[in-house]
Amino acid sequence: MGRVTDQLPHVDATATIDTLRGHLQAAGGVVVDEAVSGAEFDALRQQLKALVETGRVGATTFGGLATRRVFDPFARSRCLDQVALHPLVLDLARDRIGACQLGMTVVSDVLPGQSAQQRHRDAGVYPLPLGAGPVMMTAVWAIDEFTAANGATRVAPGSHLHAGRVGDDACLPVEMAPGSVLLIDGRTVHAAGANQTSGPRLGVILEYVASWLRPSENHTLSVPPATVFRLPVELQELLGYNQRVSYHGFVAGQHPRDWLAAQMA
Ligand SMILES: O=C(O)CCC(=O)C(=O)O
Repeated sequence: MGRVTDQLPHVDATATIDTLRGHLQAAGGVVVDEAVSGAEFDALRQQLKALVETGRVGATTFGGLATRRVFDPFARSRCLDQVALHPLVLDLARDRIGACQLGMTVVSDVLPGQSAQQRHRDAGVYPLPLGAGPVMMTAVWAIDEFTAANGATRVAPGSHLHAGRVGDDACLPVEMAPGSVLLIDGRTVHAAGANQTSGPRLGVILEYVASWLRPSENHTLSVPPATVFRLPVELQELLGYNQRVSYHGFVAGQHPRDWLAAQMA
């Protein structure tokens, strides 16, 4: 299916950080087409389709009364570990916001009949003015194809640069092939679209937030320490076992990684 609304720049997985940074700064978002592909993507999709069966539909219109979500995928599965560590995505997040960790991480299945979500800025959970600069980057992974008809994320390009009201007409659907990832500044206005088709629209949303901020999901409680202990150090850091400076984020006076090692000894 042709892309009907390419309002954001699309690049391929060979793009440089300089290119991605330029797009993110100018437009507030950029799509990396088929950032995960082939057998790796097929396995990921299969595992996510199974995982989302354990999810629940939302209790609020914002969460989506016909949207099935799994909010703690890192507690339940290892299938997103390499996705979270995708070098291009992680390098861009670090480039934009510095030392970072995962905020909200959600597998989201927008089901037939789901109406459009309320427009929002993900970084709006923090009482910071837009001028404070980027403190969050959100990655929205398309697991099914994202189309205007099935609820592709609707994004208002440039909205990260001004605090005023952004109308629905400024938000345009970002159509993507499976395995592609939409990267948006946390200040960019966006929302899941309405699903007017008869099939689900499976996606994964991974927020990367500055490590000095409290992440939306409390991963240090949801993912058991014994599980974290077995993960790559970079993923441990993303799940909250990090210290940007020595007096921030310690446990009993120790780096959380040292504390974890002592617990597991
Ligand atoms: O699923 C999407 O397309 C975006 C959803 C979203 O922005 C959210 O749930 O916060």
